[in-house]
Amino acid sequence: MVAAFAIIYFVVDVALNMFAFADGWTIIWPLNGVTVALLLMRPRSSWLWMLLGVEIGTGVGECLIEDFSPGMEFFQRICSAIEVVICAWLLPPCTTVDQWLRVPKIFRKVVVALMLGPGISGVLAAILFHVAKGQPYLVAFNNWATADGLGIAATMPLVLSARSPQMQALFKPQALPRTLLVLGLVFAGTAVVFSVSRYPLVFLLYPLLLLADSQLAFAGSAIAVAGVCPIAMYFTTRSMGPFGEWPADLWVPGNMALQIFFAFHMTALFPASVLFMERRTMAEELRASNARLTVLAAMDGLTGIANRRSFDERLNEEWRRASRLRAPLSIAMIDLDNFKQFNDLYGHVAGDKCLRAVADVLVSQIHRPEDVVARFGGEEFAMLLPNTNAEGTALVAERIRKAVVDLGVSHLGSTWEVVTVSIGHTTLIPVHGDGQSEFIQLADTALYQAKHAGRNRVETLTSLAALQAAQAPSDGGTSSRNRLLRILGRNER
Ligand code: GH3
Ligand code: MG
Ligand code: MG
Repeated sequence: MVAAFAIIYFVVDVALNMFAFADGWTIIWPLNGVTVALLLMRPRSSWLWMLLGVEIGTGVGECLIEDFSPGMEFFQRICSAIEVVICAWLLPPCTTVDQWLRVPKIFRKVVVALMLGPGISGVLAAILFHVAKGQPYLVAFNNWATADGLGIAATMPLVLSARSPQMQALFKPQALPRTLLVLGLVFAGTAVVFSVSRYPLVFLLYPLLLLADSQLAFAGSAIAVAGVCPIAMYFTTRSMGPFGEWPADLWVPGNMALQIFFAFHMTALFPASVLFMERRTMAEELRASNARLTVLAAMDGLTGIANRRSFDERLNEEWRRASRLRAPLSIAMIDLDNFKQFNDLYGHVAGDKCLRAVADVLVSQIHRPEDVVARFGGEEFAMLLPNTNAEGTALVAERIRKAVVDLGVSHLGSTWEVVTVSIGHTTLIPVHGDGQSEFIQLADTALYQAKHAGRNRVETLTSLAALQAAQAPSDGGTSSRNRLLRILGRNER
């Protein structure tokens, strides 16, 4: 591991020093941000070896530049290592960047880490450069600490999110055009802002970065920031743009003004990024919990099958569909026999268990996707069979009756010594509009017949004559009976 890190950091350091902007490094030094991110993503036990590799690689890389002295370099490496360790120590470990950003007070932690890490190591470096090279403390401190702090702020988010799902999402084929468009806009805008010297256009940069932040999330914003910095440095070190031709008599030099400018941008961007992410996750969670609620609202809590509410909705839909197509619609009411006694004998817990078992039988006995079975209330179930005639419904009902007997739930209070059901069903071709509650009532009347005839049986009511002969449940009264007659009569015409 030491060798791997040493080689990589050597190559990167040499490449940075060779190809990039000669004195831009006093504005932003990017490598330590990479190191901090890598430390955060690895267990602390591997830090020592990693750092050894990093500092050896960088140290050997630096020996290729002019006025290199081994002693100075050794102490500089120590300062650098202290800096990244302080930062990584103060920040939470990172498994995924989403989870990392959600760590409580993460913004404050990042700000503190970015001040203390480069700050403490900057003090050490200032002493070193003062003693060894006679540099003023403040200049030496600023050269070291500010550039490193900004560098960490610019590159650490990029490395942390490099392999995140967020980053992958940005480069999926359907998202790629938008990603490229937004980044292109940000980079082109940055080039304009920092290459135009006549007009102070710096105010344009923040909205551009905010655009990347809102459109491309934290990962996209990390790319934007990491790209904006070198563009700005490129033009500034060539004396272009708002910080390029800086009046020499000002107390704050141009480079430092650019650093302050960046520091404020990055500090403001980070919480915005977290807010955008929170909003996005909240919207997703809301959508998911709404979907869950919709499922729950339609489900019976005890048995897990559809509840009365969703049965009514489906009845409404199927009623209208059947009346449009002039197709038969069947309904069956299924009631457990002597269930009060079952509860008295075996207790309510056993009663509930039995209800669940019967519900499972019902579900297993209906096969068409449009069929509906629901808990209608108490120990009563309802079944809706669209596009099914009376004969078909009788077949399904009988199959269910038998399956419940075969379930063999012991019930010593029953003639059959097992739990049984009685089923009443009816079939009609609906006429648009009214009649749904009468439809249910017809099946209920048939169920009443089944109970009356001795239970554990299936009865149907489909003709006027049958209804007229039937003994309706006591509560109906003549007007209700007349309505039933009207519905059935209409059906027979
Ligand atoms: P019948 O054969 O005439 O239907 O007799 P029954 O005892 O089943 O009569 P009824 O339908 O009036 O009784 C309903 C009983 O079902 C009342 C209650 O003891 C029981 N019951 C209703 N809902 C539940 C429930 O959610 N859980 C349990 N364990 N029992 C229930
Ligand atoms: Mg019952
Ligand atoms: Mg009942």
